[in-house]
Amino acid sequence: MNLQEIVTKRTGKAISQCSNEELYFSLLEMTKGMAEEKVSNEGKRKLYYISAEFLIGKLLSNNLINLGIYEDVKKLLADNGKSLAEIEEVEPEPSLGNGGLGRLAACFLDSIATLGLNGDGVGLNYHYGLFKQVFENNLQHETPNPWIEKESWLTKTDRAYTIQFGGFNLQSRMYDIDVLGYNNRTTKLHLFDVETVDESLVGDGIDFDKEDIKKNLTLFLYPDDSDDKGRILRVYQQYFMVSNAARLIIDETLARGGDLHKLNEYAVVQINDTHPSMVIPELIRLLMERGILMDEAIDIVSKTCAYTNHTILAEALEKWPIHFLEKAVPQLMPIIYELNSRVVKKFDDKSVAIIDDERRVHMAHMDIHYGYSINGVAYLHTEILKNSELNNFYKIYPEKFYNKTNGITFRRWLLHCDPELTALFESLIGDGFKKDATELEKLGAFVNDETVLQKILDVKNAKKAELKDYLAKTQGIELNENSIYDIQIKRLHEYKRQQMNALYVIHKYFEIKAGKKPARPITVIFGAKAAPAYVIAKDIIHLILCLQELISKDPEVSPYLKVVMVENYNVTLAEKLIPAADIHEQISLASKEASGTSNMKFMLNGAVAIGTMDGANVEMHQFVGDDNIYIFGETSEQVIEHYAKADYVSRSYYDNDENIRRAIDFIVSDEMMAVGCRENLERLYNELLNKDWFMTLPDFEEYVAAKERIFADYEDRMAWAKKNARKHEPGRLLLI
Ligand code: F55
Repeated sequence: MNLQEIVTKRTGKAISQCSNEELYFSLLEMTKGMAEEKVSNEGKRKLYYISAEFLIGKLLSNNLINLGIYEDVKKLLADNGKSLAEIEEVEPEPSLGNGGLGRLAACFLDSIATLGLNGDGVGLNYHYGLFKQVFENNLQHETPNPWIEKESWLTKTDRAYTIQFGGFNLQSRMYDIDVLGYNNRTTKLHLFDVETVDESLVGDGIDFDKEDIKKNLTLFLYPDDSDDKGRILRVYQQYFMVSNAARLIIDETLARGGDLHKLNEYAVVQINDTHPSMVIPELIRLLMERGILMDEAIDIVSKTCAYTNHTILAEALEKWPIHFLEKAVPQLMPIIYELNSRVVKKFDDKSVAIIDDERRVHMAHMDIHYGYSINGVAYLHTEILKNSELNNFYKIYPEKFYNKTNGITFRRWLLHCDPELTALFESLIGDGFKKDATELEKLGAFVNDETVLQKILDVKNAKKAELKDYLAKTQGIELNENSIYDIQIKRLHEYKRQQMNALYVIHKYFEIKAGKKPARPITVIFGAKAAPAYVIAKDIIHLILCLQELISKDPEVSPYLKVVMVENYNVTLAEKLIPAADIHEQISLASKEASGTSNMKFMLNGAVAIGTMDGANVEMHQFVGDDNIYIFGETSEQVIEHYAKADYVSRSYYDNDENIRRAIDFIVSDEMMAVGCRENLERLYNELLNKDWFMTLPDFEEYVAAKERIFADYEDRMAWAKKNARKHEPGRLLLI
């Protein structure tokens, strides 16, 4: 059925008479119908990408693009006086992720579908998602983020399993979301849910009874793990996810006529971070239930599973106390003990054991011993894994370690989020780049064509004006479109150093007060959620929001400097912010950001980076050169040495550098206390002064200098456009 037929069937009205909501649901029905007609990719071996997060973003426009009907639908609606952009606003963003790891999973699904690979995603159907971020009194508050409506992209399937936990069973149900590729094919995102989940369990904010597993299991992604109840709930969630996944894998393999003795020829399981690691013992258990002996089951599973590591931060590598697992999933324990005892017998090295002396199960260790591949997500990250964090494992299994530098899908992060730039590129080089990004190299031919360069600048200005309108309408934020937009959007974490950016804002505030006005106004934009129990991260948000208020009320400074923190940063906001950025901040402490992926999205949309030699910045710098990434700060070697020697003392930087002292002292100044909370600001002040674990202060001076250079360079607009275009020259292309 075409759109008009569906609209008539649903509403009895003409398109021009319908509300945006009626049109959204009609488009949803039409697109889902078209997706169902598409074929899935085939191949003997099927990939199961298991992930706690899939940060897929809104689906309507992307699906229309990938179906090749976006322009036609937009025109049909426009001819009837309707705006596709306004209709898109009706769609809720699925709240199934948190950050880079989840967005990477979503980009992979798009690529799997587009490249024609045989593979699906498997995860959980969280009803209230991560949380919705609300700002009150310059503080972050968390509320549920419901996104599932009566009609949605989810399709209920017939697949259901009985999942066994210590002392009770839960009935699961699988829901599917079709992920359309840019080639007439689809892949599936399988999301498992519990039939008994009860949304009314949630009371104030995001509080709920953490022990009522039947009712709470799929309410939230990453329930607060600051107490044991929350931690064990995460174990229940993880097991539910992987037990369903393992059953699905076995059933699909058998349905395709596969032989479980050769499961590895039919399936490959990608374990996205350690959240799905229990799939290893669970698959072994299920194979044994089907008559396969333990030795063989272990061997088969070890050839089937692969693990992606996304962090070197020790605290983010999951280690579950045995008593949690014994309570939640006792049936796995004999297998985990056996897996551990084989390791202990073979290797005389406690550091590679699965169970440690404190009786905790190291999930990553299990993945490495009993998987065939482990990968880091950028060159530097993988090198650090091999040479330090996981060196003891690398010495045992050098052949298992791979690097897979992250990438992004160009369909969402160029075609969808910047149709104007896409159209310009298409007019210059044809549309081959939409499927094969290497064709962007053809843009290199235009680096000296000032007419083209001016058009690129015009598109950027249009996107800046669009962002201004959008934020005014949706968040009541006023931007100056003639200012420089300097943007940092990512999870709030001390290692990502939003606090350093905030200290720069304070520095600039003082400079302006002292009469050193910038050549052009600067707008520093942040978007970030902090984990609910991460106290310092929430204090950093508080600092930024206080600066936003204080500066906006200061008539001396506000014409030149503006700070904005967008509320509830998500994929939808990223799609508006990234095309509008002039500068993007990739300023993590070297060695700490495994890869970063927003850097790739910004770069593709013509922003210039300021960054450290960290994560994928290293490869990107190699490709695009100094003129597109302004590099500053200590190297990963220097940082690693500081940690090894424990020789970093933040207070000495405070004592010896006037600018640093002035900026840090301002956090607890009377002006700040007038808009903020003493407890939060003092805690952050003390943290920076006495600890500063992620070493913002040693990099501060170079950071300020790099910012000044980038702002100065911005003033030569044609030179700016030219260097931006030069990254497309053959041989320099950003091949991500
Ligand atoms: C969430 C919960 C836990 Cl318990 C641990 C980690 C996370 C999480 O969100 N991690 C995450 O997003 N990691 C990021 O993965 C990206 C994709 O590989 C990287 O680009 C990024 O560097 C890394 O921080």
